[in-house]
Amino acid sequence: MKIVDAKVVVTSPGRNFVTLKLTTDEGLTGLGDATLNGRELAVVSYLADHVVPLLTGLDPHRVEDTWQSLYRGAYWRRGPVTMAAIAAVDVALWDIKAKAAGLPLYQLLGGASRERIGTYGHANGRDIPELLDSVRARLAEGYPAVRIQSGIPGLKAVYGVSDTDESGAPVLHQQARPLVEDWDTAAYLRHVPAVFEAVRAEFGPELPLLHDSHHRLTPVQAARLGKDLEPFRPFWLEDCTPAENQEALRLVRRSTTTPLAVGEVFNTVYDYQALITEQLIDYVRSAVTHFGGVTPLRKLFDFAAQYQIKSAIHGPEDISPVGMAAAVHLDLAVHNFGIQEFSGHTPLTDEVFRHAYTFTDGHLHPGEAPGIGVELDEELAAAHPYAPAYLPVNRLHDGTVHDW
Ligand code: EZ4
Ligand code: CO
Repeated sequence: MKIVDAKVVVTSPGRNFVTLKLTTDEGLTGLGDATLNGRELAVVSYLADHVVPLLTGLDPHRVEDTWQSLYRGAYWRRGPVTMAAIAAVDVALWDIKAKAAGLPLYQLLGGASRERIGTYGHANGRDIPELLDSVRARLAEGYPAVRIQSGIPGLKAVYGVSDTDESGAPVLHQQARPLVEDWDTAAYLRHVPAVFEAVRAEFGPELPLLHDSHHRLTPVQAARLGKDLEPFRPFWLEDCTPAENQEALRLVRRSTTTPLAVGEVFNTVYDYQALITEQLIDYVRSAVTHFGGVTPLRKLFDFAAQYQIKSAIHGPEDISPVGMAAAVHLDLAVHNFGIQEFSGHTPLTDEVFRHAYTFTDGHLHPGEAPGIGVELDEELAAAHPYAPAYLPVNRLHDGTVHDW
């Protein structure tokens, strides 16, 4: 079998998605997600200008060899643009291999290790009463676990709140400039324990509650927050510090038993080396789409498993249904699955990317369609062309740029 065609499809059915489509001489097709939120066209160029010309004529069964040649052959290793591009090729090849075998991808990864995949959804509110309503809405949708983010007194626009409407649906910033959010770490550290206290008081001790600090704290601030949240037994505290400084997590770890989740912006196993070998975290959060595909993410999970660290694949709405499908197959197969973030997509997005995976009673299943189980409606995709969009930036009250 040979690859005879490779093309990059950009579509914006409400937000931008980048998809690689490979076709073989036997008529099999494979899809891979290469969406890098806010920097989409950089990956389009990487693929179209530098990778697509290398793909025609390749044997699509050579998944590992193709991955190694794209990673090592570029010389310039790592980084989100490179690894998103490689991920798209890797997932498209796995899709073809599984279709050729007539099996859903999870069967090629060792088969099902569980019946279904537990998820968490996002609840948010500008204040605590609004957040409680949002938690109620997620529970009504069936989510078994909920991430809670709240507005902070004195701040106008906060991560996880200002970029969503009351129903939790993302509001897009399709404009020429990023939205500017504001930040005050002291106000945040004072408020978050009260948020957890209110949610626990309303929903009791059993509901798993997660929270995302989105890379904003210093190690000592993160340690303080981890300690303050301990009485409320959070499921995890996510991205408490900008963890590319892996040593920073040592102080946090020594100071608190609040579980730690890290890694949605990481793109290779090297970003995790100290975090895993020193057991500084509890969950690895990388997405198939941003980590170079199924091939390296499976290796990361196997590495993490030796240290009792679990998977928690990043699943925001900016991972396309193609990337989500690949994640769900991996979630079903790996033994050390932890939890899957799942925001879902708009009905129009689900129409552009018809998928076999299902979301029932708060749980995902990849379905039994051969491959990853996603079909791209290219005509509908073309009817919704790329629209420039940015992620927000974050500034302190004196105007200083802070981590977003
Ligand atoms: O801000 O995917 O846990 N989820 C997150 C996400 C990220 C977006 C960035 O594109 O932190 O909402
Ligand atoms: Co996050």
